[in-house]
Amino acid sequence: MVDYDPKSIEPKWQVRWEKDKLYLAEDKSTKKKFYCLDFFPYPSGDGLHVGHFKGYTATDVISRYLRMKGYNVLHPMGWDAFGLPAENYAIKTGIHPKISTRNNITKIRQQMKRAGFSYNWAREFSTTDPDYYKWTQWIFLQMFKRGLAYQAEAPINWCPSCKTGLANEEVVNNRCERCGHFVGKKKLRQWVLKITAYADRLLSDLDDLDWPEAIKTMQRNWIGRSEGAEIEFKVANSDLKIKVFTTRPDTLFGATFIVLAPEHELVEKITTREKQKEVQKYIEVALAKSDIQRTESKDKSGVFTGAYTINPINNNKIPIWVADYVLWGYGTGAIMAVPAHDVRDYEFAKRNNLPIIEVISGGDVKREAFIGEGKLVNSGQFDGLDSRLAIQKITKYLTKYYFGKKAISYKLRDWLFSRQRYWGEPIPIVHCQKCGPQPVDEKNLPLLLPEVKSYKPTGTGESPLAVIPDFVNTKCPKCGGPGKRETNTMPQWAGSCWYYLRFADPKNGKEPIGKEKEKYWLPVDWYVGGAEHAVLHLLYARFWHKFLFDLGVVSTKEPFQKLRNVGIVLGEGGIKMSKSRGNVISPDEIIDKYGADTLRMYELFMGPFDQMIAWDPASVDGVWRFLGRVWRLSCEIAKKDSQGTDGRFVPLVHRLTKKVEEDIENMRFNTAIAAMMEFVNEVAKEKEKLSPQVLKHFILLLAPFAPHLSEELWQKLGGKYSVTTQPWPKYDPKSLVEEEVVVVVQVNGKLRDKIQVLVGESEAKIRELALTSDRVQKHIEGKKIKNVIVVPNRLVNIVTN
Ligand code: ANZ
Ligand code: ZN
Repeated sequence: MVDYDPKSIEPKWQVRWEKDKLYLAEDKSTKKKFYCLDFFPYPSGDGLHVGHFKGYTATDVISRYLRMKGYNVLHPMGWDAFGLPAENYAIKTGIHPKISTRNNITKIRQQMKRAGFSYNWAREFSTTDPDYYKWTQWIFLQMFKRGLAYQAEAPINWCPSCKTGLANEEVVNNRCERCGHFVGKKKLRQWVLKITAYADRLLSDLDDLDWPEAIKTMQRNWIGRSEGAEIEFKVANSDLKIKVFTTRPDTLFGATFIVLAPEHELVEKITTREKQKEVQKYIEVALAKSDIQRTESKDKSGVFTGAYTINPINNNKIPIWVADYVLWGYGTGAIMAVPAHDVRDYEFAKRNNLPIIEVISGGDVKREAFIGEGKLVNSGQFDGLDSRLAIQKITKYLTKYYFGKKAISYKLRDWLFSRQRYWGEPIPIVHCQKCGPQPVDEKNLPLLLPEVKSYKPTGTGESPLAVIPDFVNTKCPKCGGPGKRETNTMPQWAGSCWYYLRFADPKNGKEPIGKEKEKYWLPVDWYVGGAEHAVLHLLYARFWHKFLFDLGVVSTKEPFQKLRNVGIVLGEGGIKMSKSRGNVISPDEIIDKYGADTLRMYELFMGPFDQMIAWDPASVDGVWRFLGRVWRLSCEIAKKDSQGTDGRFVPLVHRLTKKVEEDIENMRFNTAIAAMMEFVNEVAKEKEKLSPQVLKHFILLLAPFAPHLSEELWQKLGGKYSVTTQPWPKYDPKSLVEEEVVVVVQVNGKLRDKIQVLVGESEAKIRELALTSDRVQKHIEGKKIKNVIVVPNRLVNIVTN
């Protein structure tokens, strides 16, 4: 018998499958569609590691399984290829990002093909393909034309190391998500997308999605909807008014000062002459801090502006301060401070000797802020009311006398969408002195990214495109006069906002996606990827999708109906895999040693799919031995002419079918594989009874997991090519019922016990049960067993000396 040799099996079948176009989805089909998608990868120069392959293996098993179940499955792959790493690499080596990206893609595609992933390669594209980004630019223009893409001069997150602006979502713990450098602020003209216009829908539509609860919660918190009131405070001796947002209008009588964010436009207007220098100095320092530094700092700094306002509910004169714990961009950028009932205000009042007035009873405001609910005190006609009721009553009162109203605030900010970098989609806008920013004529899309000599960001806040006169200087699309092109580019997230649509219609030159194909394929039925994209990609893509829904380009409210996260694969010993630690495991090295089928099975066998699990070489060996065992068993059965009687193997394989089915559908791949191993153990005990039929049934169950080995064995067992396109075997519900019978146990012909066993239980198992029975033990203790006769389903006779 030839040994199990994946090297002689796997490439052969991969070539054949591709040649026979087995895994292409049909755009028109009477079958039910299923769209199974991975988060597409960034083609990094290091290739992919086994962590990426865990998710890809899972979607491949699901796709192969569903094809066997009769679905028309769309399982595509593409490349999220714009972005900083390729550009940084270009700066270092001088190699054009186009070239390095293409090389990386070739390498990773090869890695995927070696693993036998059944991707629909005919639909492959990269976000950097002009035919694709033409439509990314087109979508941007539609937003621009509807006022959802606008320019703003604002202090933005600025990474001094990447020399580019960053979205809030890209700043993690005050550091740049990419390079880890501390993020500062810089005032720049920027393009911003009005994602806040969709805040309500992004929030409420989460409810109907089959997504992990943790991811939904993160999105909800990121959107951060707060209900409360907006209240107007008149500035004393002036016509100016300050609007504040509060979630606690019930505490209005306790407002003892007002605080403006340093960026607030009224600061300049209200600050008294004597205070101007001090305020200006404070603002300069504050603006250099990030929002996180500002909110997390224990040191609640601030300055008095010299001005006062009138608390509208009791006409008290209260001072106006400027402090950086109040953020610009949340609420109205101004607060009424209620030190007795807000922790930050309390600290601030203590530090600056400002009055603290208790208006909600229940705490001890001499010691600390009381933030809970309770009955109102020191609150005039509202005294004695429960705070919750008081919120409504006071809001009503405010509305009646025109100095406030109910209001909703979101934490979500508009999306900073321009980057001062080279390797991204050019923003298709021309700036004209006369006409302002004008959209590039849609006929002239794509606006190609020009070649440059230097990829280095200029550091002045302009992208490298700004130094290419041929690119910059153009005509205004509206008046024909001289115009200058926008030189900022789109962020990496742009391309991934709608790629899942393009797979349904990748070659369409007339529109991003055709109506019919959209109706047929969308939404994505099952989306799998890492939890690290919980906010960024998934929120941005949902936003674009909703915009495209409003445009009539798509017909579903949401892009991804079902989402599952893949758990991280750690290096050996539970240490995070990283290049610097040198513990990155590449799928190639595992395929070289064991073949793709072992890699695939192990990726899913290592543990529960969504958990973080360390790579374990011993367990890889275990999977390899299992597949070797299947190989040898099948070769033996294939050689032999006689038919096995099977007996209990029939119900066993039916039970296994149900188990594997349910486990795949619930992503419990590890227990499906464990059950297959157990099955093989069982049949190996009495392999002379095993028929090719039952074995072939088993091979069908194995096929989604180990397609190469299964194809080879299927052929050996006389099955028709291809095993991967056979119908999934049906199980007989009757065989699932585990019937029991009573078997009589004799010792030397005398009845000693009766035991319950499953119908069709193996002789070995019955024998073991009989010999270990307590009653039988008494009669065979110390004696030598000469023979054990088993009559299936009826009797065991133990013969001793
Ligand atoms: C008065 C008050 C009294 C408040 C009280 C709280 C407790 P959430 O729940 O996060 O929406 N606030 C409003 N705008 C702010 C800004 N731009 N920067 C910093 N803080 C701001 O928080 C809403 C509360 O946060 C608001 O309600 C306001 O303080 C503060 F006993 O107003 B509150
Ligand atoms: Zn013009």
